Amino acid sequence: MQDLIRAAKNGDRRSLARTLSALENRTLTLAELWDVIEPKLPDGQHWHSLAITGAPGVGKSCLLDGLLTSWADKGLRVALLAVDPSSPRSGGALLGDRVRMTVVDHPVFKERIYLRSIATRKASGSVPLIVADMTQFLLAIGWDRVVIETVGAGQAEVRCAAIADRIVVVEGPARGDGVQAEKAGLLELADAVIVNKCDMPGAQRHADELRESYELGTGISPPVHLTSALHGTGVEEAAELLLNLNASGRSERARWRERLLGHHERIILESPKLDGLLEQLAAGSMTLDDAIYAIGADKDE
Ligand SMILES: Nc1nc2c(ncn2[C@@H]2O[C@H](COP(=O)(O)OP(=O)(O)OP(=O)(O)O)[C@@H](O)[C@H]2O)c(=O)[nH]1
Ligand SMILES: [Mg+2]
Repeated sequence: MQDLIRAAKNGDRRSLARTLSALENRTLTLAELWDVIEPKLPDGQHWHSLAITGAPGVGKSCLLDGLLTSWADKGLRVALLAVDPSSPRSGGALLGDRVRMTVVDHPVFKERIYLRSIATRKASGSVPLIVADMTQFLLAIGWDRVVIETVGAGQAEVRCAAIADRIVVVEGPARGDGVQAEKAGLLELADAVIVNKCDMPGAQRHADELRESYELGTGISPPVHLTSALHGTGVEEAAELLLNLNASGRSERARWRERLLGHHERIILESPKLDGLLEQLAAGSMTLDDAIYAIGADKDE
């Protein structure tokens, strides 16, 4: 395993893929990784991880193709982790099956880009935890930035997004129903919003609606930017905006709430006592409160 990790660090893509699989399957833990390589510490200058999230089909992958091309052109090495929810729409197709990422065919840029999908249906553990570990590993072995693509506004997606330094929500044109309540939680976390498909009617209107709803809510709106990933309109500007994006600071509490919940879940899932506790719970010989207490005590040891 040590050789594999070192080879991944030295740029071998196969070893990289295998190490990521080991993290995904939980046969390798972060603690074991840090025995071999040094973690990357935040330098406070710019973000290292960015989550791009939005409803299925809004054009996240198309947009990312443009963003990654632009960032690779600046010499940055960027890894993309696509959290594939095995949605009914896609049937769980891997990233790239649906949208050809043109950047991976580029003779020079392809060296600076790494794509990996995480099939959530197969994942044995908590997806946000797997994504967090993979992100830390990629940064530690020298990738400049890690982008996490997640689909939808469900709890797991919000939690995946919350592990990132910055959160970008991608929206489509207005559908006449205003800003929906179920998306409010996600929009609250956004450092920027991209309204894609601006070649279609209703995009400008939706951007206005979003700004209005932010202003009504907190009085401050994050940047709301229009793009057409299909035609390339606004994509270069979006790449510039997102690369230098500052944390909005509006949603620190909401973000830490998600991280705290995710961390709590991680402690439970990684507890060596978990199996025994589940058995006792199932047998009725223990209460949930006792189980939580037992895991907590375990942490203090
Ligand atoms: N008209 C128009 N279509 C677009 C635009 N961007 C993407 N599309 C189309 O929208 C469809 C979905 O694009 P994707 O990039 O796969 O969307 P996604 O958000 O990654 O989708 P999921 O990963 O399934 O959630 C494709 O058919 C694209 O060609 C755009 O700016 N304008
Ligand atoms: Mg996609």
